[in-house]
Amino acid sequence: MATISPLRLLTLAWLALSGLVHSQECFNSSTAINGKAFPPLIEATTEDLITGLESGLFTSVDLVTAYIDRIMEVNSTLRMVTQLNPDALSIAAELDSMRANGTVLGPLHGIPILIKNNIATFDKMDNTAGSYALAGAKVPRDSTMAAKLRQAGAVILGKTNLSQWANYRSFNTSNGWSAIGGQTQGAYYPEQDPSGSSSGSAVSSSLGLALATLGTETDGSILSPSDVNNLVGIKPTVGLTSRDLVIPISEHQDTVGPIARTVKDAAYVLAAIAGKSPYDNYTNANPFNSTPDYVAACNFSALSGKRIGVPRNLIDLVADPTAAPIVPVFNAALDILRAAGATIVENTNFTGYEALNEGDYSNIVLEADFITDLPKEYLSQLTYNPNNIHSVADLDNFTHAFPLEDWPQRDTEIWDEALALGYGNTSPEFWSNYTMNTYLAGPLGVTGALANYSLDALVLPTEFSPNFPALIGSPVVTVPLGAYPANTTVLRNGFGNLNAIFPGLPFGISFMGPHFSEELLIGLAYAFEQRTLVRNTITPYLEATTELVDVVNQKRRLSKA
Ligand SMILES: *[C@@H]1O[C@H](CO)[C@@H](O)[C@H](O)[C@H]1NC(C)=O
Ligand SMILES: *[C@@H]1O[C@H](CO)[C@@H](O)[C@H](O)[C@H]1NC(C)=O
Ligand SMILES: *[C@@H]1O[C@H](CO)[C@@H](O)[C@H](O)[C@H]1NC(C)=O
Ligand SMILES: *[C@@H]1O[C@H](CO)[C@@H](O)[C@H](O)[C@H]1NC(C)=O
Ligand SMILES: *[C@@H]1O[C@H](CO)[C@@H](O)[C@H](O)[C@H]1NC(C)=O
Ligand SMILES: *[C@@H]1O[C@H](CO)[C@@H](O)[C@H](O)[C@H]1NC(C)=O
Ligand SMILES: *[C@@H]1O[C@H](CO)[C@@H](O)[C@H](O)[C@H]1NC(C)=O
Ligand SMILES: *[C@@H]1O[C@H](CO)[C@@H](O)[C@H](O)[C@H]1NC(C)=O
Ligand SMILES: *[C@@H]1O[C@H](CO)[C@@H](O)[C@H](O)[C@H]1NC(C)=O
Ligand SMILES: *[C@@H]1O[C@H](CO)[C@@H](O)[C@H](O)[C@H]1NC(C)=O
Ligand SMILES: CC(=O)N[C@H]1CO[C@H](CO)[C@@H](O)[C@@H]1O
Ligand SMILES: CC(=O)N[C@H]1CO[C@H](CO)[C@@H](O)[C@@H]1O
Repeated sequence: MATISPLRLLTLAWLALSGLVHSQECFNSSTAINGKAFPPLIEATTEDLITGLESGLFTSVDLVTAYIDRIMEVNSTLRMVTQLNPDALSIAAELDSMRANGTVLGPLHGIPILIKNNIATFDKMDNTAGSYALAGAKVPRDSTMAAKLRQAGAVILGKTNLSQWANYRSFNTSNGWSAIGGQTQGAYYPEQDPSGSSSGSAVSSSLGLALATLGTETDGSILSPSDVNNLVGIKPTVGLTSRDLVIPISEHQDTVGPIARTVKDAAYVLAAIAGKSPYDNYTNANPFNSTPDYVAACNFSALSGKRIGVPRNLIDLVADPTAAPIVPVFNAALDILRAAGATIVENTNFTGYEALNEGDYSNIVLEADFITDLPKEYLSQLTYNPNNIHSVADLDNFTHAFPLEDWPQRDTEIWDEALALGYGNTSPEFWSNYTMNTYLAGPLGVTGALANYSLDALVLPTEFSPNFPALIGSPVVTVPLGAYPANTTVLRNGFGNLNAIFPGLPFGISFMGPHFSEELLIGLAYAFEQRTLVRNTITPYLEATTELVDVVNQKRRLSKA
């Protein structure tokens, strides 16, 4: 690029601005603690928290207290957290005394993380996928995800609301709604559709109600809420993170990953949760003897020399006309990638797109997987199953009979179709559909384009990115890219209770690569993020106001009194 495009100029302006903002932060007396600079919690990074904990500026107990106060400030409007961990403060106190004794379990030692309410913990919290069918049910142990967070020293602060059953129940419902958790809303516009299904995880990360959160994805459930809530989401390769005691939809597609405000924060969390698990044999596909250094992968020069393809035919404005404002911003982002040393290869189209849309293979794979996997991978493991739910048929009946499940207002069509299919994922019909599905999304999609055009990675507006990688279990990282213009017309969601499109609606760009290429994708995403810093330019309409300094000063006042 010989000339400097307007967007590059804008980027330079952003960089200058962020430098300014940063230097002002040093003098932001409203969040400074004991005269020492500290950023507001909506901006605080892992490294800010580590520095503060190490230098004794605050304790993990202070941090947990501040985040709980922040959650309670906004909970009644946004309903993003279904349950707080009643032991969070005592766990934090224990981690504080370990630190005082010189034992630090890892970078996340003493740092609070919220997790989606389909990831089980062996403690006082429920794991329900938002359904009364599993209220009070007990698991035999922590899920591998919860165990790994605890081993890394993180404080599991609570459980986040989600689209019920990870959005695998109804065609007639709203993102972020569950019977137990109510309707989660996003913070960028009144009655914002938070997308889903990791809705509460995304809204919580977005407002700085924990350092970061865990979500799960079968097809878009990390990427999409990250997209519309101005966040970084990592959807790992299926098998990089264990699904042990995570309420399943599909063993072939489910994966657990971080939702955070920065790429590096997400990298810290991924480093803590990645790895093999004896309880999930898909993790045997993990090729690494030791987990790659995802934090070190955050390299400003990572885009240099990379070949990046654009599967243009997936940017389908006929299927999705409301996405039109995203396209010019995405195209300008390609210039930023070029300026960072990448080669952009246009029209690396996914040749399987139409056949995939026309066929029913993807639905059949999920239906058959759910019929098999819900009982096999989860219900059969429960040590207490108060409603005797042993199959999808039991669940269907329970949901029809239990008034708070809001049936038939919100239907159970997805389960009814799965039950009508008449088979699970060991039948020959399943395998022919699965083979077709992965052929269309792989050789005629992600892996085919990577090979045919000798690419390192692919990029798409996040709006269009989830489906192909979902079907073959390959990884995606999304980063904030922009927001809808001020003159955008407000559009309600299909259910009619939330605003799906509005002025200032955030959107992201997705980096996609081969299986187990998270280290590469994190580098590319970081190099883009650091050149643009878009997140800081988009502000929520509603924020929590409690800061660490308030908690620390309050404690000082109480100890003096
Ligand atoms: C200082 O932090 C407060 C609290 O987040 C914020 O409202 C204010 O805008 C910040 N001031 C500057 C100069 O950044
Ligand atoms: C810290 O060290 C003290 C003194 O050795 C000991 O009494 C205490 O149990 C230790 N605490 C932890 C959490 O290890
Ligand atoms: C879906 O929900 C809406 C809003 O409650 C309702 O009007 C409509 O009849 C429902 N549709 C179906 C197919 O059940
Ligand atoms: C996991 O183990 C089951 C048997 O328990 C086997 O059928 C399946 O092929 C294994 N899957 C992988 C990915 O190793
Ligand atoms: C960052 O990436 C560049 C370009 O690939 C490489 O030369 C450099 O060694 C990397 N830096 C680190 C610290 O890994
Ligand atoms: C790729 O898709 C775009 C958008 O649909 C189309 O304009 C272009 O002609 C296609 N290119 C190839 C090589 O198929
Ligand atoms: C579900 O309810 C229907 C109708 O009441 C009944 O015929 C069927 O046996 C029930 N199935 C299960 C698995 O309980
Ligand atoms: C997919 O499943 C359907 C419905 O069970 C079946 O008719 C079909 O033969 C299967 N295979 C393919 C490749 O469509
Ligand atoms: C890759 O090349 C093969 C062989 O020409 C072709 O069948 C396939 O459609 C191509 N896939 C993509 C995504 O370009
Ligand atoms: C919003 O403004 C842009 C640029 O001024 C214009 O191109 C676009 O048509 C407008 N959109 C609406 C919905 O008015
Ligand atoms: C639903 C719920 O728990 N709402 C609570 C949110 O927090 C405020 C206090 O900040 C309580 O008053 C609400 O009851
Ligand atoms: C922590 C919290 O406020 N959780 C709320 C989530 O939403 C449900 C339904 O509105 C409330 O009952 C919870 O109190």
